[in-house]
Amino acid sequence: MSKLYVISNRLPLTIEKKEGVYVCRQSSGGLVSAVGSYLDSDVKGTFSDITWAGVPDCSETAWRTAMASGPEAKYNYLPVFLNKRRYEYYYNGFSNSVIWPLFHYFPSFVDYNAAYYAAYMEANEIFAESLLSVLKREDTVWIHDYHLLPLAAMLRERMPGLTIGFFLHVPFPSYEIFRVLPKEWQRTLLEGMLGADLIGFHTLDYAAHFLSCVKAVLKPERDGQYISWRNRQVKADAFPISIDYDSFNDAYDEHEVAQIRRSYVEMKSDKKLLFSVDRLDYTKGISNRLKGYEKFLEENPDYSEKVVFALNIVPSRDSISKYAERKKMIDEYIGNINSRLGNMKWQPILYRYKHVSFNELVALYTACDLALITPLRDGMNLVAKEFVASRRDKQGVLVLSEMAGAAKELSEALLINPNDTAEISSMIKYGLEMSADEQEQRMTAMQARIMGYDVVEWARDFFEQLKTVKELQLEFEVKFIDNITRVDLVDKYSRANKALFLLDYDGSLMPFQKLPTLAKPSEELLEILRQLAANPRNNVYIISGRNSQSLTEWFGDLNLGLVAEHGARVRHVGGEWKTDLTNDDKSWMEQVEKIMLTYVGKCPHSFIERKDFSLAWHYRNAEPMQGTVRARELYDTLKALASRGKLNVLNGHKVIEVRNSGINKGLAAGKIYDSGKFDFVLAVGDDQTDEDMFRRLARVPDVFTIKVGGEASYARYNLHNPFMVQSLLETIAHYENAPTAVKA
Ligand code: GDG
Repeated sequence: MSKLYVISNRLPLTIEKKEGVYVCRQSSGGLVSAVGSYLDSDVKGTFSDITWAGVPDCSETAWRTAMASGPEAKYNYLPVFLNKRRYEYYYNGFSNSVIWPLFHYFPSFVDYNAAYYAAYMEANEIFAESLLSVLKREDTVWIHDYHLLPLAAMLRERMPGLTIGFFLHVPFPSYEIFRVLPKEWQRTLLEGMLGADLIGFHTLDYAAHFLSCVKAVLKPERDGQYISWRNRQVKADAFPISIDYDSFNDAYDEHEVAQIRRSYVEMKSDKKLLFSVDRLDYTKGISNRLKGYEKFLEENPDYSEKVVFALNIVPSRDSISKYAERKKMIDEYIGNINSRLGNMKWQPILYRYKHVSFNELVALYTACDLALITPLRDGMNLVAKEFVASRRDKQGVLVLSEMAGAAKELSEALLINPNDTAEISSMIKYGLEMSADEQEQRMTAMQARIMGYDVVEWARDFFEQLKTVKELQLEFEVKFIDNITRVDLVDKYSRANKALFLLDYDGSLMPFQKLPTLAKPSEELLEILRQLAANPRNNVYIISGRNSQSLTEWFGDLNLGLVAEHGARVRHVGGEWKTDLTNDDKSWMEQVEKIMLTYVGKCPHSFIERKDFSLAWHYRNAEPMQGTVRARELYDTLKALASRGKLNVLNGHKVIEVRNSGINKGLAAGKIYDSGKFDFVLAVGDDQTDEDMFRRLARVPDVFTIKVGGEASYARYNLHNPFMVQSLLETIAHYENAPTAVKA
């Protein structure tokens, strides 16, 4: 059984000195409890062993002493040691003064310090080195968060077969934000993440942003939910992180929780209690929250002395100046509200700046009337989910920022825009006056949703998809033809009596050109085809999406079979062009052409190719991003139209093509193959339309199907480019001609 390595910036252990001796204890926190709950459940059956790797919160010496004294070993631990300055630059520097502000849409807070970037890369290298000293090929690695974006690629480079999952706990920003980073940083971060097999985000929006950044910066040939990257299929998807629902729900009745709750209920007396808890962070919208509350008090003087806000802030990253400034600002603001709107008997805000225990936290979640959670940006926000899960009484109102990932799931919360002070104020009022019935209805719906996808389900879902991606990669493993395969191919050919060659043209025999009319065959290619076709046992077909005129013009004089428009028209060797259609209705063409024309207008440099039985909209010369977006729209529009008639819409290589249904290269290739007793078959293609041919031929024993390019395919083999195809065909043609020449 394989081992699981969970990698995060920090190890989930706290090393403390007690009575002169270093001891360690399991620390708590979002990631630890989330991942820990899963690790404690069904994962044990899947992996033989679990190791957590990260930076310990102590020196190397302290670590060794604490470990020697027998730690509370919940998992195995792999410590990664970074010196103080490097850690400072990697953690406070690049992680929290570049990525954190940028990914939370605070570009003006970013500190573009090249030394931070260098330390970040070095720190990730050190993580990679530590891991590579213990990892085995069959192991699974689960990397967490923005501190370790480049790590997956570093591991992949040195251990290509490793199973790697990556999960990002913060938002992934849109390209317009991401692009402000220097280009090298952009590439490194994206390529780093693509080293994983599965990349998880909290929401589909974040996954979509990531994909659009990958497309804009790295320009992979294909995209979709799967990205074809360096001969691997990588998937990006949403896995909304959750919480250990039962531990919060059960805690409601815990003795200590109930006791603390009672003390808060007594304290608030007839007042309404608002509550919030967050780390001190500018992304959490604490000032906006205070503004909203202040406005509520100003506009509703009848609530004076009838409401109190328990505001809990947990110290965080206080050595970064932006955080220290925020603390000062919040302290002053709270003082101002309390002194201006409060009186000697009543303070509108009870402010606490420290970490509270789990029991106290749940007591507050369950004693309050309203939780006010207003981040300006938040990957998910677990506090919102914990509050809902804790409310066994099904009472309490959640006011939640729509900028938190959690808002996507908790739609029964009172959703607010954190920049809209008036909205916060009016939702506080609405929430405080909400009937018990409405509270129960909303709470029940949210609880059902969290219960159905708790943290164990979250992690299980992630691992299941990781397994699926790995299986898919194996199925679609890109196998470039090596020398052994080449020798085997030529050997099989040499022993064949009747050979069939099915050769796609554009992108397979000749590289793509800016305009289809420019892609004329070179003299070299024509010579190779001439020689290949000269041998009577060879049956060579060009099987193309092009029309019969182009194929006749270029190959009409050679001894070749020609298949035009993906099989709509066929000309066998020495024969005439024949239309091979069960359905030759062309009445759809006018309407489709009109639609395509609007896309020519919408997408500069795109154009229409008109053929006898099909219409193609090409976007190879358009600006890539615009081309892809318009292609997707056009594809959807034409698909909707096609569903009403007998049409086929094809998403090819930078082309959307429409033709009558019942035409494809698979059918055409099948008919040709069935027409003769071929004992050697070689088929070459490069795009989606060739996949039909590869699929049809997959049943043929010993077939050589070749995909041009490094993408996943039904073909058995890959070749890098058309010139390598030409070279392979040349070898075959010469092989044939050589003995003849000797004989002569
Ligand atoms: C990052 C992302 C994403 C807080 N104060 C106390 C305390 N906490 C616990 C909460 C909760 C966790 O810390 C905070 O989680 P959040 O999700 O709200 O926020 P971040 O720390 O910013 O976490 C975030 C998360 O990762 C997971 O992917 O949701 O978007 O920014 O569990 O309960 N716990 C106790 N005392 C406190 O004073 N006991």
